[in-house]
This record gives sequence, structure tokens and C-alpha cells, in this order.
Amino acid sequence: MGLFDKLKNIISKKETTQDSKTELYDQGLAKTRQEFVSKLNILGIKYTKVSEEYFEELENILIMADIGVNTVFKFMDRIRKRVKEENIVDTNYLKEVIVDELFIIYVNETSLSDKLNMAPSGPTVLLFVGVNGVGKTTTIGKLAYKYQTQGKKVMLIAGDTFRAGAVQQLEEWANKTSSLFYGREKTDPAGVIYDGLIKAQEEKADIVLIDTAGRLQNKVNLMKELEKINKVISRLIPGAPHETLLIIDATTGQNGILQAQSFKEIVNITGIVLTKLDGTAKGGIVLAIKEEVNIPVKFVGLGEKMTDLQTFDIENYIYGLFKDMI
Ligand SMILES: Nc1nc2c(ncn2[C@@H]2O[C@H](COP(=O)(O)OP(=O)(O)OP(=O)(O)O)[C@@H](O)[C@H]2O)c(=O)[nH]1
Ligand SMILES: [Mg+2]
Repeated sequence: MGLFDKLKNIISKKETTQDSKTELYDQGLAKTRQEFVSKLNILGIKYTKVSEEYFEELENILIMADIGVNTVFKFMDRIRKRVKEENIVDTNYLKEVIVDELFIIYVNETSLSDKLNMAPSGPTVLLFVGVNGVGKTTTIGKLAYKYQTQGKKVMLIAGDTFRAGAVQQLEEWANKTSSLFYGREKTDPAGVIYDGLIKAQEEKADIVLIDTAGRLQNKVNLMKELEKINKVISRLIPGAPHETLLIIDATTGQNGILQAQSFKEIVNITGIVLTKLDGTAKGGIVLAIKEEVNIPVKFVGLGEKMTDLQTFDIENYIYGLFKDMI
């Protein structure tokens, strides 16, 4: 069975058993779907036969969806090769090959796991990093809610001691989600995190979510601070942080890829949270991250509500993207 047939199965299965997660992906990817799939459909009407003009327009559509220039070039090479080898002339059929090739890397590769690494005993520590305004604090709040409803004892530590109001913002999330909280303003973040982790151990928290200040990837001092934070955590709790999650705002497009590459050099980023997918028509960034950064996307933000953060799931993503096309 080809990948496209597999996708068809996924889609029909989802249509009949729409759960709340699928629904969120459906809504959250609506903008991308409308833009990307409708362009692909129009292209297929404009050109019924494969031609150089068709290839050029296809390339543009993919680049506009933020799939990433390098990824698109590699993809176009594979498409051209298949067109040649399989003597494909009909663009309607080629649409199937396109979907097939877009997801082959995802479906065939099992090395990137979206599962979180949990501590075998003691608190699981998750560190959240990223540039300003990408959604770090909101993501922590949403995750706190998620773990709280699973019956876990959650603690939030305010490692953003820099921005005015940041500590309070996180404390509000702690209150809203009945989580434990530790924070102090205008002081060294590594120190706050150290004290917070001691408290987490005393309180026997299951999961500790550490917020950090927004930092531009080219600001050396802030990146050094992150290195220090990381060291403090691992010295106190061997094996921690169990995950260092980089938050990327999907609406920033290719800039997000550059952020990932820079943060990767400083700390061991183990996963990406892609926020604001609902706010962009360029949801193709998921594919660019896979090809160009090679760090698994572990969560996606599909809206502003507490329930709008979901574990990343390629089947739901494909469904949200292509349900109107197949
Ligand atoms: N639509 C949408 N909005 C989101 C999502 N995630 C976060 N936001 C919004 O993004 C804005 C910034 O979120 P914050 O969590 O404060 O971002 P931050 O990274 O902590 O920002 P700094 O601490 O200033 O660096 C808020 O208005 C959030 O509601 C999402 O998945 N979808
Ligand atoms: Mg914040």
C-alpha cells in the first residue's frame, strides 16, 4: 500500500471518529489548509499535464507554505525523478505523489520520538527556552493544566526574573492550575531555579516546569546565562533537565528555524513546541523543522485556550492539512 492510500485511510478513519484532538488540529490548521491545498488544487486545474511551468509554480507554493527552501529543493528533485522514472504526465495523479513525498520522511522514520523523557524517580524537570513572546509562559500554563488533570503534582518555577510582570504571570498560571509555585523577582535566575528545585524535591513534585526569560539567540550574555542555568539543574538533579523544550512561534516562519539552529549550539534542545499554528497559513514549517533542524516537535499550540496545546501527532497534522484534498 502506498503512502497516499495510507493517508486516505487515516483521513476516512478520522472523519468517522472525530475526537477533540482531531477537531483541534482541524481548526488549528484551517488557515494553512485553505491557503496551501486550495493553491495545489488550482494548480492541478490550470495545468492538467506536468510541465516545467507546473514545477515552477509548485515550487513557489511550497516555499510560500514555509516548508523551507532547502527542503523544497530536495523535495522537487525527488518529484522530478519520480515523474521521469514513472512517466507521470497527469497532474491529478502527481498530487498523490506530492503528498506521498512530503510525508515519507515523517512516516518512514521512527527515530524521532515525540514522547517526553520522564525521570525514573523524583521530579521530571522540563526547561522552556526561546526568544521573546513566542509563548513559553503560556505553554507552561497549558502543560500544567494537562498534567494537573492527569493527577500529577506540578510545580512551576519562574526563571524569568528579568521582564517586569513575568513572575506574576507565571504565578497566575500556577493558581489557575492549582500548581505549586516558586519565584523571586530581579535576581539571578540560576539561583531562583536552584532554590525552586530544592523546594520541588521537598514537596515531592512529579513534574517541574521551569520558565526562562525570552532571549535573542545572538545575545551572547543571555545565551551564557542559559548554559549556567542548565549546569545548575543537572548538578542538583542528575539527568535533569529531562527535556529542554525550545518554543518556536509558527508565525515567524523561517526565522524560527534559525532560532532552533542557534539554541541547539548552546543547550541540548530535546524537543520543540510549535506555538500559534492556528495563527498562520504557513503550517508547512513542521516539515522544515524535521528536515533542517532534526529535533522532534513534541507539542503544538493550536489556540490560546488552556486546552489548545496538543502532543504533536503526524496523523492529525496530515488530516488537518489535507482533509479537503483527498
Ligand atoms: N493563537 C495562539 N496564541 C498563542 C499560542 N501560544 C501562545 N499564544 C499567545 O502568545 C502571546 C505571548 O505568550 P507568552 O506565553 O507570554 O510568551 P513568552 O514566550 O512567555 O514571552 P516572554 O516571556 O515575553 O518572552 C500570548 O498572548 C499568548 O496567548 C497559540 O498556540 N496560539
Ligand atoms: Mg514568558
